[in-house]
Amino acid sequence: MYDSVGSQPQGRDPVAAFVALGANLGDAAHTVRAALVALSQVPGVQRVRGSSLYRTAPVDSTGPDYINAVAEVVTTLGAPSLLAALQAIENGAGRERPYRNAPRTLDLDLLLYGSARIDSFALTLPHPRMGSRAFVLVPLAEIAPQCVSAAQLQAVADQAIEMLP
Ligand code: PH2
Ligand code: MG
Ligand code: MG
Repeated sequence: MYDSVGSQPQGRDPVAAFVALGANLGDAAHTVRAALVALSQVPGVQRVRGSSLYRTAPVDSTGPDYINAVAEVVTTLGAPSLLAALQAIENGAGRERPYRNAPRTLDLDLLLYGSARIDSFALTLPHPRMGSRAFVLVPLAEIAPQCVSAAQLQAVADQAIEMLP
């Protein structure tokens, strides 16, 4: 569990957002931990609370096992600004996008932004696939059990996932 209290507000009431972290190229555990620190240093991010790290089998993807986690991010940034910050951290980790669901050094997906419902070209919230992925639901349930139902967890119980020590 990673917990950091940080930076200055930027004008609006803080919102609790949830971000999924994933990586399966390079030192994935190191990259995910570094991304939690980078998130906590984004101006306008007040607090980052990360789940444990999990080793997961690729879902609709290839390559080595993934390291996944979920973080609660309390922020005064709007959803588009938070999304831009996530993409900057991905790019800083050397993210390349040769094809859909390619193995990656770092993936940061915005799952939830308060209770916002958004359906734009750039962003759909809640994340449209979060309910079908154990690598999202299990770490999300660890840090925010109110966000995940027992039925949702049961529905992904066949997907391989293991908490790292
Ligand atoms: N991300 C994907 C596709 N498949 N599988 C696992 N285990 N973990 C991921 O983070 C992941 C995936 C697309 O972003
Ligand atoms: Mg993703
Ligand atoms: Mg992504």
